[in-house]
Amino acid sequence: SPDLITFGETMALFMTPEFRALEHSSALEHSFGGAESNVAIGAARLGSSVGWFGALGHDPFGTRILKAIRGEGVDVSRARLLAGEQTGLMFRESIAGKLAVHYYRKHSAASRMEPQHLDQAYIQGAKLLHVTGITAAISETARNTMLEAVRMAKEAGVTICFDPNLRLKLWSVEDARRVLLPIAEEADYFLPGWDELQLLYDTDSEQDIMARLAKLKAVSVVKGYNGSTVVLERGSRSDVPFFPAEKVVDTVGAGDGFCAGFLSGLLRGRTAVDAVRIASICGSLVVQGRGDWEALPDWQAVERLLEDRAWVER
Ligand code: KDG
Repeated sequence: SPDLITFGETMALFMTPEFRALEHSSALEHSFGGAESNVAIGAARLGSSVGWFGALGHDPFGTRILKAIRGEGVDVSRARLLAGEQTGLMFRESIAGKLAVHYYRKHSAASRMEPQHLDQAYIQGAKLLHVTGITAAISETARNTMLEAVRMAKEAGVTICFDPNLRLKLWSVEDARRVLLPIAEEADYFLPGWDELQLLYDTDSEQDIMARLAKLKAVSVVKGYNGSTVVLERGSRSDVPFFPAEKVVDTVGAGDGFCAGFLSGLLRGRTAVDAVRIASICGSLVVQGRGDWEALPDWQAVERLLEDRAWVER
């Protein structure tokens, strides 16, 4: 098995030029995106051994996605193209400077994922399993698939990394809390954003949120608290400032790039705090290019930036 395994829904992505409004744009740029495949591509570019799987429609979108992910050096041997099913679609535009997303993913091929499709030996042979809350949100069978994969990983002592990836277009915050908080209890690494924690724990109080996180067995890596990432590990807290971005072009995918860098860092034997430095560089580079994963760096680029320590010791 690859060292890092992740799975979920990947969709065809259509963006308007300069994120103009969809209603008034005749041209669309075609790419693809999915939180978990973004992480897989990012980690593969950093030199990690990675597998991604999911169900795609056997249509031009699905085959393009599969070829592209495979072309990035990710093992897609467990991914499936389903005849008669459709690949999910998403559209992005910008309205009054704010990015908006429209999903066309109901009853997509990925939403038909089922626990019986999981390859237990494949999952149990990995070092790390990365899952996100999006898979739990898209359908009941996909949610059960995710819970089963986590169970399999746990049984074999595979390290579990969990990004809640709260998507309120897919489910209510109440449903998300009910499903996602128990998964956070199972995880070894929990990578939420600060805004997600406020919603999941239903409070703005820093003290309350930190107290809830301190009760988890997981190492918590909280993205975006006061321009930093907070790492909570066995009672100690480190705040690692974000790597600065010169020009922010497209913020989507920043969290996934971050996860990719973090997981690759762990696989390289780095401490959580050092892995966060790598993660932060990846997140920063992703937001400086269009698309979810196109601007993800290779390991050489990260190494060069890691040497430039000015941002670390400010
Ligand atoms: O994390 C970026 C994702 O939001 C994007 O790639 C699409 O997976 C996606 C989703 O479900 O929103």
